[in-house]
Amino acid sequence: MAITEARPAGRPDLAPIRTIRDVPVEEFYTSGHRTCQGCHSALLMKYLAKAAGPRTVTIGATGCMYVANTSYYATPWVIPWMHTQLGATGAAVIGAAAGYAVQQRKGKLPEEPINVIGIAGDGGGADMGLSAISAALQHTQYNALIILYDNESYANTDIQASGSTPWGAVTAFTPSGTVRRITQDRWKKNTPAMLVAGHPEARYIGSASAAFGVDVMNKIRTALRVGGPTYLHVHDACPKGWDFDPRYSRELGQLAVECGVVPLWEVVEGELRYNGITRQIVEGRRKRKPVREYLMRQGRFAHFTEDDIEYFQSKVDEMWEKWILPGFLPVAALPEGLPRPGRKLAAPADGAVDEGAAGEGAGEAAP
Ligand SMILES: Cc1ncc(C[n+]2csc(CCOP(=O)(O)OP(=O)(O)O)c2C)c(N)n1
Ligand code: SF4
Repeated sequence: MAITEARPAGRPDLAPIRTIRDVPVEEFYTSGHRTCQGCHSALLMKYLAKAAGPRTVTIGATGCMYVANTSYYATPWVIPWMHTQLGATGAAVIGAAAGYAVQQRKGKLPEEPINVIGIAGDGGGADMGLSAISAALQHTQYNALIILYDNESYANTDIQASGSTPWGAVTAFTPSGTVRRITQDRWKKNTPAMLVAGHPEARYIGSASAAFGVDVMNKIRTALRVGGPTYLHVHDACPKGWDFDPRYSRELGQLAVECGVVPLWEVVEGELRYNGITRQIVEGRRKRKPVREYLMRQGRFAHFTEDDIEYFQSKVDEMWEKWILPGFLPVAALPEGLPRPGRKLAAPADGAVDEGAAGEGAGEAAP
């Protein structure tokens, strides 16, 4: 039998989370890790485990979410977790999904949905592992979700710039000096939009923020429910790399969305949906805050001059006004006569709460 015939059993029956009461109380990512205080990537792991539940296998690439979570004889993972090489998340999840499918076909495992979730940082996912993630998104016969936790640097090896590091940010490799004030002079790569554009057969690709826990959990559940190889890009505040007091992680994550630097959206089976605060901005019911409010709260941008802030703002404005990729262009607002991307604007998924839509504080993190 060809390997393509070894289909994995079904998709999980994971209900949308409508209110905070729907969030499972069980913890499958618990104490026993050494991540920094206020680490939103660790918070994302907690959300992932809650949303996906006990029939889940996680496969994590090298990075903070490996090293800080797997100290000798201690780990917060209650569900199975396996390590894979830094750039190998895409290959590892498809291999695991294929392995489970074969075991089920041979009757060695019960025929039940098993969630295979790969975890990669931006260094391991948006840079070195991008090709394997792209390949994974073409293997449409398997169910596997890849989550990229974007803390905007190679954090584990002491904060080096990645392709996902914002313009101008100070990192270990891009300090601000007297000769060059701005060393990191590349604009942040738009990984999730790039994956949408290049993988029309992927049934779920989304962008989220760990500052909006219910939204993240719903996106994870939607991706697992629709099945096939899917991808979720999650922006995570990193107090060490961004240089701010850990108590402000949630505020910083929310500000990134409010200022339009990080838009929240998902493309579900070809339909583009904006979520929460981003949806309000797209529909003209809310104004983007100036990026200054986000930038000036972080030590990595402390060297910015007025010109730098203005440049950053102009690039974010440009993305919102000119880019024809999801998240940056309000498709419905395209002037008549311009070519349309061919995607429908849809309502939030399945009656799930549109987190953040009710305004400040509506995106309260789950317990
Ligand atoms: C092929 C390879 N190159 C370099 C390293 C060293 N290394 C370990 S973790 C890491 C940083 C990973 O960064 P990212 O994927 O962004 O995850 P984060 O550390 O931010 O969680 C690097 C470069 C490695 N393990 N393998
Ligand atoms: S360096 Fe950043 S990503 Fe790594 S554990 Fe600390 S806060 Fe989390």
